[in-house]
Amino acid sequence: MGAGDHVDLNGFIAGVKRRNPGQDEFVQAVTEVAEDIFDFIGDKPKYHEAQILRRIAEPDRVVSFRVCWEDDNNNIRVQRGWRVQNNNAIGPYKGGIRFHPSVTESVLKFLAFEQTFKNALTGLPMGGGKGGSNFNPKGKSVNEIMRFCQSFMTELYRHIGADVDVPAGDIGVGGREIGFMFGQYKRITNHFTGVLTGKGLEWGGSLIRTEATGYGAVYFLQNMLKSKGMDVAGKTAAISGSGNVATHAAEKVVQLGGKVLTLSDSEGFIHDPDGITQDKIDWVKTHKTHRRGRISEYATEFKGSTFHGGGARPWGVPCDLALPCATQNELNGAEAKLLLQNGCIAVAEGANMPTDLDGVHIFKAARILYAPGKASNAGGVAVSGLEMSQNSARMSWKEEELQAMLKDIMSGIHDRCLEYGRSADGHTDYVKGANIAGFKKVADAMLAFGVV
Ligand code: NDP
Ligand code: 2IT
Repeated sequence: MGAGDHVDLNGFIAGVKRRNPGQDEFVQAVTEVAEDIFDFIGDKPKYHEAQILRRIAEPDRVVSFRVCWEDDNNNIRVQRGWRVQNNNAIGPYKGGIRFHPSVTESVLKFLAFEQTFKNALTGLPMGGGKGGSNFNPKGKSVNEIMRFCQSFMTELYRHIGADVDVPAGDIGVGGREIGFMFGQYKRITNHFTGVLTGKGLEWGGSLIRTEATGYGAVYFLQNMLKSKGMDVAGKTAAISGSGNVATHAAEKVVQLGGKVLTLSDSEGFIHDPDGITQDKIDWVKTHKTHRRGRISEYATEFKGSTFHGGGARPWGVPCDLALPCATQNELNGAEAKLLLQNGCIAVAEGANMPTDLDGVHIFKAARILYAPGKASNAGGVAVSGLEMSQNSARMSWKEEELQAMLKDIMSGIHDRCLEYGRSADGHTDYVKGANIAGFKKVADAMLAFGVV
């Protein structure tokens, strides 16, 4: 492999595929970024001579470990755990932990790679990492989840630290799991430090961290619409997912005067033509988080709404705005076309890589307002960064201060996307803007460090 590799996009992608066999999600994420970065570095030899993209696409390290735990029937269960530390050029590794049966090394490598660009975009000093396990929290008792979290942390603790690597939540990991993991970290190390974010307010957490990803995604959408003289008010929105990101995105759309038509989970989606109002969102939050129910029950609870099962996704429901907030590859090329045919004008990704490569190309070519997750869902990790600052300073900011900082960070990310993604005719390619702005910050830091 020589520097010449970096001149040829296809050769570069072929190399990534060859070195990462069977890791489709990782290859997909690197391909999407490389398509824009090759354009950008074409006339900037310092980046390709130093093999910067090649280096960012090779995680600093991948730690894989066994997680044993005992279920309520005294069976010994064995899961696999990982922490992918992708890049710490601009700050300690930072990124969530995912507990879901679909978790593989490929999924966590793609997430840690994306996180590196996302965290750079926030303007805060955070590198990129991600971790998790193929543990399935569904159907487990609270005690089983606690024992799993404790066992997971009993290995993870030696790889993390407030200035080393700071995990947080993601799919299947919320405040409760962070509590179990923080408790175990503290028990093993005897250190009360900001080693995790998304903590409870009584023990070092930050206000608005829970809401930040969903709210931030809608602030980003608002910024995109504003650039075209439009607003969220009066617009209809299709949202997928019904977890942390989806419910808070829905809440902010409603607060800004929009009408939310759909929510979903892995079994299907609900369509409520009357609109999913705040009281209905509150019901979903309680139902999903505390009762651990399914979204299908919404249709029984609220008259006039319908449930579409068999894993159906909401993208066939006509809407002005689409916010995919469930998981990766939940919106394909055919669905992207359907959204466009039905008049969708803007897409803001709350999830990470929810649109497959086909879909990305279709949205880009249609020149609609399309924000990739690394830009629009950065509000969560941004408030995690603010939680780290508050922990270091041993103080806490007020809610109004944090709300203002979140809005400011989201409009800063929007500005950075415009800087690198806007063409002469005024159209903005937010994918290109986010990729280049995120890359440039990390790349310039790496150049300063020499060959490491
Ligand atoms: P939650 O666990 O709170 O909710 C996940 C939601 O997505 C659930 O409704 C779940 O349905 C659905 N879902 C999960 N996997 C699948 C699947 N394979 N197919 C269909 N639906 C699925 O997670 P979050 O809301 O925190 O995360 C959602 C997305 O947002 C993820 O991509 C995550 O990486 C991203 N994100 C999260 C951030 C955060 O701060 N939490 C920050 C930035 C991005 P079911 O109950 O049936 O599993
Ligand atoms: O994907 C993400 O940005 C997150 N899951 C949040 C990470 C964090 O460290 O808050």
